Amino acid sequence: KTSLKLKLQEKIEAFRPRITKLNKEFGNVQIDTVNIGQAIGGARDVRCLVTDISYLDPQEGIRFRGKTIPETFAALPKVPGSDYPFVEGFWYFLLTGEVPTLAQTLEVVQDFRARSQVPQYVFDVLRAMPRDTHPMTMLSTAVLAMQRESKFAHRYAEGMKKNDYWDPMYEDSTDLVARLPVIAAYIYRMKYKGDIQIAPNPELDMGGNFAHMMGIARPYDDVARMYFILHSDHESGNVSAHTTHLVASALSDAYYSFSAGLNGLAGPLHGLANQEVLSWVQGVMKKMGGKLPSDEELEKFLWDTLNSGQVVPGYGHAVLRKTDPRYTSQMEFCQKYLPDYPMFKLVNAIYRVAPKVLTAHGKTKNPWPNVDAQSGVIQYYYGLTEYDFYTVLFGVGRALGVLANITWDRGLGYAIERPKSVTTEMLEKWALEG
Ligand code: CMX
Repeated sequence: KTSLKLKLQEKIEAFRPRITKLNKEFGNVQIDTVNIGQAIGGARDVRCLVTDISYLDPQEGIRFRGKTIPETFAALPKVPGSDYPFVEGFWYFLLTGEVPTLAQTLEVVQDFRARSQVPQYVFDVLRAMPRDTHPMTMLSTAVLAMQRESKFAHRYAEGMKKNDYWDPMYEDSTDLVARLPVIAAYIYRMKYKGDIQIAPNPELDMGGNFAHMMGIARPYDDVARMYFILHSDHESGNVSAHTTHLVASALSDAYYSFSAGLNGLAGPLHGLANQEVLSWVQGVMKKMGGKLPSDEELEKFLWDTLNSGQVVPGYGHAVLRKTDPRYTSQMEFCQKYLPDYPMFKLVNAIYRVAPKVLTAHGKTKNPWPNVDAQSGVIQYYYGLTEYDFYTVLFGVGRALGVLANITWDRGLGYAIERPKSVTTEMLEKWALEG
């Protein structure tokens, strides 16, 4: 066993009595109520999920294992010669809640390498799909196709004790995280780069190897590390995390669960928004004949979008009520590496104008930008101009959070999820009763 796996086992075993005690002795303590608006309106704000891997404060934004984004980047071991940490060390951190040493991180790097071989039939499946299939469909299909590799499914079929569930769930999750960059880069090069593949370089870490397989020079390796970490986790209620958790609650393995989560991420109100942002920004640039719009012109573009009944992509959030710190983190990267890039200037101009327009429009509870408003610009700058691929990058990052979560779900024996539904007639009766 690696030191990560030993540490994880120790943490899970130490944690179990806390859940047992809460459930047995305090199961009746009320922590929330539900109103009709929440039942109709997507269960917004209803406290009914538990995770210790990240927490989203509406004002402050995300904390991973108690650390803000800048604290996380500062604490984790850095790849030599780079500004950003090893994604592998972040995986250790998400799973255990402890910041790994460099030696512990390098052990995970080795472990990922040993697991990174993607079975040939996965590539064959991808090659059989029409080339114009959306890359998210390809990614989700590749993950699902690999389900036959599941160690959890095999062990379950043999008859495994409940206390052991976390072990093969961890194994499957780690296999998946190690293979996803290879699959994602394969899809990219197959679809957009003349099907000329670049073999993995076993000397490199996950972020470095991804940049290498994509065929994009430095500092894209740091972009990849930053991007995967920023997109990893956003507590449990968002569509991709919740879907992965829900499907895994039926004791479906990590392949079934994560493939389902990816399908939710592919929706325009969720992960696809980063693609939509780029398409919106490009639309503005085209209409302007390549020159930057004035704030007044931009205001008009935003109103045109709203008046035609569309959402402004990259703005608003179900939980956040301030600028997303994941947006800020990427903005700081842009300020450092691409301050004069016209598209970055346009994104900044949108940040100046859109919150006012959305506030005047008066619908959204949060007129501030989310992670998706900024991420495409960086990708575009480094030559990744095929923006329907952006959600795939989000998906590779999101794997870290949701797979760490379902490993813990099995470690703590969380139940199959089964909320109760009611009929409209019941709601109308309760509405009359007040
Ligand atoms: N532009 C226009 N209208 C918006 C809006 C936006 N950016 N954000 C919210 N609204 C509207 C909603 O559509 C809703 O309208 P209706 O009452 O007509 O249905 C109203 O404002 C209230 O919505 P809300 O409570 O503020 O937001 P929700 O929790 O319902 O939805 C989200 C959150 C993200 C889906 C929504 O803000 C949105 O559609 N944003 C644009 C898409 C986007 O950027 N998604 C990515 C989010 C981050 C991610 O998951 O990747």
